[in-house]
Parts: sequence; structure tokens; C-alpha cells
Amino acid sequence: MNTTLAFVSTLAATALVANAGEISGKVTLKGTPPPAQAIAAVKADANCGKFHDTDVMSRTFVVGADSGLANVVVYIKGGLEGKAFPAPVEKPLIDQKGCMYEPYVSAVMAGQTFQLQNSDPVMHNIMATPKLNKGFNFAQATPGQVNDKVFDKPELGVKLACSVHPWMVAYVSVLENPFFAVTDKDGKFVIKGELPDGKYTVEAFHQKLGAAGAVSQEIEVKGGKATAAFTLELK
Ligand SMILES: [Cu+2]
Repeated sequence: MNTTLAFVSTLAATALVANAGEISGKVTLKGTPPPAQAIAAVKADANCGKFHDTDVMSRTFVVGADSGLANVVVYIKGGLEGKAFPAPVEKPLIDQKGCMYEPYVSAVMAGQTFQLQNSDPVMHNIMATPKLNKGFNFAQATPGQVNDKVFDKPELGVKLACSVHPWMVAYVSVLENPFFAVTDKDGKFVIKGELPDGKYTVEAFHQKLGAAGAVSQEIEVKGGKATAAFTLELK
């Protein structure tokens, strides 16, 4: 083996480890949201009703263990100014299944391709109504149909809706760097990536509370790690 090459690859591996950063934590909701409600229109629909044996519940606020709030986008808002990042090559998938969007809330980087899929034997028509990005409005009539889409500009909470089924709604946040995550059912998140140690502003955004209800804080990644706890408030 070429010893020079081996030495170089060891150095490269060390550099990668040194840059790997992780911000983890939890988002808690303060206040009691209205309880989730059964969406009666799904069960009543001739085509969509047969996909569901049980009630389909609204997802405006999904609160898990110890008031952990799901579907919150947590992202680095400040501290990376002047740095450019390539958009991730992986393509997140937003599926239409049982006449519901899955996932309900997702996030992509500006310039990152994502996929819209129709898994139903039912026509859906997806309308995106962003304010800063270019919207779209097209039908997916074929089961299994997948279309690639890209939003070019950072924008929180872009709404997707189906013009055939009024209850079908999803939200996609478009971020300016690859350091973001969406909280799980118990409000937990992990942001991972090639993130150098340093001070950052991290924000937690929920589409129903809007930009005014978002909360941000300063954190410091040290030795590749940081934790952050957020409390979003219902007023
Ligand atoms: Cu639909």
C-alpha cells in the first residue's frame, strides 16, 4: 500500500470526525391546545373512506410525552453567515396515502429536490402556495406517480393542499443550510451534520404559531455537541 496515500486518508477521516456536530433537545408546548378531532369528511368520502377502519384525527397540534410538541422545525438561523452549503442529494418524500399527506410536516434545504408521491388509487391535486418561492398546482392521477420538486428560497411553513380533498394539508419548511430537524412525537429532535464547534442561533418554528410564535436561542457547540430545550407557547 502506498504509505503517503494511507497517511492522507487518515488525515481526511480525522478532519471529518472533528467537524461532525450534533445539536439535540426537546420542544415543549406550554398551554393546552384544543383536542385532536376526527376528520369526518375522510370517512364520509366514497373513495377515501374505505382506506380507514378507524377515525382519522386532525394534526394541528400533536402533543406527546411530557408536553413534547411534534412537528416543530428546529434549524440553525444564525452563525453560518457567509458560508455556502451544497443542498443534500437525498430526496425527502412526501406521500399521499389514505388521502392524507405523510409526513404532515417536513423540511428541506433551498435547492434540495424532494418528491411528491401518490400511493392511492385516487386522484389527488397538489397545490403549493408559497409566498417567496414559485408555487405549483398539478394532478397526480396515476397510483404510484412521483414528481420531483424544488423550492429555491428559504421560507418557513410552505403549505401544500389538495384541491380534491379539502382536509389534505401539509407543511414544508425550506431552510438556507442543511442543519435542521423536525421534532418526533415526543418533541425530540437531533440536528446532525458537518457542523464546526461555535456559537449559533437555533430557532424552533411551528406552522400554527407562525413566525411570531417561533422561539430562538443562542447555543454553543463544543466538542461536537450541544443541547437545547425550547418552550413554545399557546396564547
Ligand atoms: Cu387528495
